[in-house]
Amino acid sequence: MQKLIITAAVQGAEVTKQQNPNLPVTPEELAQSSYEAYQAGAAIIHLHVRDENGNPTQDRAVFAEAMRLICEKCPDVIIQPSTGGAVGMSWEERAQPLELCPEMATLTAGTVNFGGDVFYNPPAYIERFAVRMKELGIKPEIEVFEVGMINNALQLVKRGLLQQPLHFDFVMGVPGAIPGTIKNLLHLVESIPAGSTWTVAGIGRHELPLAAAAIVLGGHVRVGFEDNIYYRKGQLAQSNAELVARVVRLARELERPVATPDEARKILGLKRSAK
Ligand code: KMH
Ligand code: ZN
Repeated sequence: MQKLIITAAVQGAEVTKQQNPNLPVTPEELAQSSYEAYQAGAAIIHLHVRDENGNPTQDRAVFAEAMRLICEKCPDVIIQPSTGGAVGMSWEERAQPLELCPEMATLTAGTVNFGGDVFYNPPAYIERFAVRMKELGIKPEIEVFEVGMINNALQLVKRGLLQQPLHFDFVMGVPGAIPGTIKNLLHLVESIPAGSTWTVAGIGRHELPLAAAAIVLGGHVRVGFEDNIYYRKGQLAQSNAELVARVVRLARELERPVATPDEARKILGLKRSAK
């Protein structure tokens, strides 16, 4: 089995400080929280940013500042900006962090209900993200909120816009999208091409059981405030690092070594780029 890649999704677009006061919001807070998560064992930082009012933004300059500060504190960590942004954003708005040439970025492979909203990813959006990432040499993490999204990605492979081996993130338990059950996880894992890599992001109470399942199934794990603000029922998480550290302990008990960022680069086939 490959070493375990842990991604820390440190902020997201939906969670607020009112819901968990420990949420990092500013570039400085994001850098500190990323550093702590990295020290705890995270190899990848999945990154969203906020404007000065704490609202989600895809502003290139804010991403640049957050990435610079994260790099200063943890020079070897893999930074994976979001191209999902927040619901309602245009393609152009969402695509801004790609121009900073990160090593990886997310690419959602279809439209999905997202709580009371719709996370809009029509074929033209998906294709344009794939084209731009290919042009810039950025490895996409294919975000899968529903099983049909896997096939959408494979259609892009057929057209030469995505390259195998693909790396998937199964986002499970979003209200309106695929429920976070082990049965569904197995179905997703069995539906991707041999040789692909995958990670799982369980939302809310699904985070911990799906992380445990991924560790034993040979997948990888994403945790963090974007997906879950609780350490356990009724107890808010203190930090992203606290959630990462629990996955590291689980992995240790299950005899699955945790990957460093450079080991994660090898597993994912990343050629390190200048940040
Ligand atoms: N905030 C969600 C609407 C991504 O980062 O690529 C989309 C999202 C996915 O978080
Ligand atoms: Zn995200």
